Amino acid sequence: MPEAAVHIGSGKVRELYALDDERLLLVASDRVSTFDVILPTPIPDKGRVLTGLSSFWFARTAHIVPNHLLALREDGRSLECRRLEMLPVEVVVRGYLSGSAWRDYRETGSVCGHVLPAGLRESERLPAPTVTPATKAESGHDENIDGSTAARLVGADRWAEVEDVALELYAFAAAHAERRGIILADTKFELGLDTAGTLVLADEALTPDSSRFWPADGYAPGGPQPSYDKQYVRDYCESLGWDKTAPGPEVPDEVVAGTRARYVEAFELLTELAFADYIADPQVVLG
Ligand code: PZK
Repeated sequence: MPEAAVHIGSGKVRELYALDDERLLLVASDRVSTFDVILPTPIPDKGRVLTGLSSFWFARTAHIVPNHLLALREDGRSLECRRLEMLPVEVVVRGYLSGSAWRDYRETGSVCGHVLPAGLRESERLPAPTVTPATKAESGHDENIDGSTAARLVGADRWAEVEDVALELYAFAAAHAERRGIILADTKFELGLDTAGTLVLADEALTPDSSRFWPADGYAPGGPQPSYDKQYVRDYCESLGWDKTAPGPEVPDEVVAGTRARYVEAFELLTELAFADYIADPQVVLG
């Protein structure tokens, strides 16, 4: 009889369990957060869409960097993964100027120590993809740091390796997404070290919760872009005049259905698989 999984952590929309000393179980829920608040209404299959996409990318990027995926469970929402020593830095790669990078640029002309050209507009494509590290702040929000601070936290040689790997992952995924009509504006990677000291890609990778996906059709720099997946639910919440503090509003069936359809559409465009085929056999995403 296998030991019971021991709950060791909760993210906003995910749970983490220890299976044994070497293995963790990462379970993605159907919860959705908007404006940093978890809504009381789940989006059916969202956890499976994110787990399927993450697994798809792990299978297709193993030539760039090894990853923590050991097994994708039959429920389609749970990943068995290798337990690593996580690096204390989140690694964001940005191809476009959005979110905290846009705020930092407007205030200082720089993002994480990278001086950018003057006159860039919100959501504009950057001259080149840029690594912008952050630390997991105790108080919820991540704090942007510069590369020299990241290098102090993990070591200069390791940081150089992390930057190279992150840029290669971004270039691979952004090119793939672009061919399917999706702009990968930015994405956050989390990496760790295995017992041999090898750098390993962990957490979820290249999902709509760890990335900004924008429809290429209608891309218009000069303001914020609609999110591929969450825009329906965001627009609905804004239409209520909700003050964006917890608890979030309940979401009506048609908004749930519209949001679910967008998650499924992103899955199908990026994986070139029918979502029904994933439900029937999650292993299809591993190619
Ligand atoms: C690890 N988190 C984030 C927190 C979640 C996820 N392979 C790994 N080895 C060791 N630790 C982690 C991982 C991964 N991935 C990930 N925290 C630790 C996290 C809460 C809930 F689902």
